[in-house]
Amino acid sequence: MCGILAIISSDSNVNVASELFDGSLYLQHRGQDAAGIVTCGRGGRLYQCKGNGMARDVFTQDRMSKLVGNMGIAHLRYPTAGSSSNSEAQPFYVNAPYGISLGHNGNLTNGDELKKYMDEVVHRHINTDSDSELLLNLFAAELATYDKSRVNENDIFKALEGVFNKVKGGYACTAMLSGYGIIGFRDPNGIRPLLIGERLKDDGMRDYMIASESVVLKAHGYQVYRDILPGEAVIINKTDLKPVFKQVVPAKTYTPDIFEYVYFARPDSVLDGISVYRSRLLMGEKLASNITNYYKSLNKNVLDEIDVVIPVPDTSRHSALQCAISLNIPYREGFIKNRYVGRTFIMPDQKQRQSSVRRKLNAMASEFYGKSVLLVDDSIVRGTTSQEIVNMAREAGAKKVYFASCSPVIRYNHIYGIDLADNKQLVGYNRSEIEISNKIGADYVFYQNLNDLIECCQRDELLKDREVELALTPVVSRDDTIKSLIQRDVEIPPITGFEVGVFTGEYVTGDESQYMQRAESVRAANARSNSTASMDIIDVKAPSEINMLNEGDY
Ligand SMILES: *[C@@H]1O[C@H](CO)[C@@H](O)[C@H](O)[C@H]1NC(C)=O
Ligand SMILES: *[C@@H]1O[C@H](CO)[C@@H](O)[C@H](O)[C@H]1NC(C)=O
Ligand SMILES: *[C@@H]1O[C@H](CO)[C@@H](O)[C@H](O)[C@H]1NC(C)=O
Ligand SMILES: *[C@@H]1O[C@H](CO)[C@@H](O)[C@H](O)[C@H]1NC(C)=O
Ligand SMILES: CC(=O)N[C@H]1CO[C@H](CO)[C@@H](O)[C@@H]1O
Repeated sequence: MCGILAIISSDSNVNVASELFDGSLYLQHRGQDAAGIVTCGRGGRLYQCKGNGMARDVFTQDRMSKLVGNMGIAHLRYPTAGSSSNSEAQPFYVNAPYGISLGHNGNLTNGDELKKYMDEVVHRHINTDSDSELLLNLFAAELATYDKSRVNENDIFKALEGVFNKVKGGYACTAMLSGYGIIGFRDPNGIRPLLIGERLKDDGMRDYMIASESVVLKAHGYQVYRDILPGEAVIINKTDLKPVFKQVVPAKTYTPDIFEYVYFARPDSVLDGISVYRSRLLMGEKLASNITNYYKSLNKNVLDEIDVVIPVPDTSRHSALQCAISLNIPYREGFIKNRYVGRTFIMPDQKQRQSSVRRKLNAMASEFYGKSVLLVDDSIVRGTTSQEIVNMAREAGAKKVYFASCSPVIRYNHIYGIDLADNKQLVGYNRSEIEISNKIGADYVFYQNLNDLIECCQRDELLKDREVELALTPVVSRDDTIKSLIQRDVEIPPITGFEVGVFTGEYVTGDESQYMQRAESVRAANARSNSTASMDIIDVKAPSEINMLNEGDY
């Protein structure tokens, strides 16, 4: 899972690098592993800055001032199987044809096949293990088949059709053709999110942004926006600055990854017409009724069993609060998060003294002592974190510790970009709920029902209209001759379901067992080389890893 962004400004004197940087901060939660920006200036020249670490560390004032141009793309990388520091930060770039840069969010499941195709058919060298490099080279190879000195929109759409037909998996991408314009496209199942927004300006001109989450568009004054549909692509060239949409291949399904709502996306985003925040409130509500029903079935009253509801910060807060309200039980912040914990230095002669959970969270005895507590978290993955948290609650004096998960039991790995763990390392693998409970040391574990979770993620038409209406008001009153070029009345089709493979083992792109085996062997190889052992603790930010290409001057 990653964050992606693209901007094209109607003002050729504007440098979009600073807005790309601001946008990256809004998407930072989608990936803290590496960050990169590529801009395109006069004469089609590219300027690039990328490196390991968070946006604020990679993009310094000095570096930003060297990224020139009124269009550009940005990427924030989330660590996936084996990708940590040994492969490059994105966006990736190929010089032929036309100079293409690309940022990718997701993961392809037929990488091996594509690698072979690259080698044997189109003879392109692939230098990293990253799927994104494959995707970029495939796009380049398709585009090269037209063998023209200048491409047009139809060529690009045709090339994308070739890409869509060869690639399997989840992908949302932003790309830039040097001296031409920006492109956005989304896989035919709509697994990963992508939106396009338009900013109508006082001078009657329009800027465009393509982003992973609506929050970026809203925050930067893009008044009109909509989701890019499964199998759809959009191109905005710098000459005309008009978005051209095309359904490149028919949508196979419209099945966003439900994990975006459970855990990944920012609460203030609306993805595919579904408010992330609202869905999380509902998760708390449904969880509460499941808990109430459980005690009813034992002929008990939940109020006699649980004294207080405590969230495991941060994602689960909204659900936990709503759960407490529905249960009519007090809500308390029992764990305080250390917001500044980031990197740690491990000296060669020293072992890690504290678990990463304890570095991040501190339990307040006053909220736990002598109480029966219900801890609420968004999900339980390996169970090691949950186990540590249960321990901390007991050490703080809790009498009983119940644990509730806003999502159902995770029994299978996630294959579209969030690398959870090998199936066997998941605490839900081949374990019943009671066994999980024992494993993490809780008195009982409550899980969300899958159907309930799906019901939580529904479109709220009223809310959608309200957002658009509010966003448009200032523009319409300023000058109603400026019309939006993004047709909002485009029929946004209903969602056909959700990608829920982590719970069921059935993935929307079909049987992926081969891919899982490959991922396991990659992980095993990494474990042997000890390279990414404590990835969530060690935060590499060596300035020497910053890669600058061209240094323009404002
Ligand atoms: C640029 O976009 C405009 C409007 O969509 C289109 O008419 C024109 O052909 C495009 N130019 C190129 C070179 O693709
Ligand atoms: C699942 O667990 C049972 C007993 O706990 C064990 O007998 C069985 O071998 C396990 N299956 C797998 C595939 O690990
Ligand atoms: C609560 O949800 C879990 C998970 O789906 C389910 O196993 C359990 O039966 C539900 N409990 C009640 C009382 O509905
Ligand atoms: C990996 O780490 C373990 C324990 O620290 C060590 O025994 C082993 O030799 C290391 N393996 C490699 C390949 O460095
Ligand atoms: C971009 C990305 O995350 N690629 C990963 C997809 O999965 C394979 C196999 O697990 C990894 O090797 C890639 O790094």
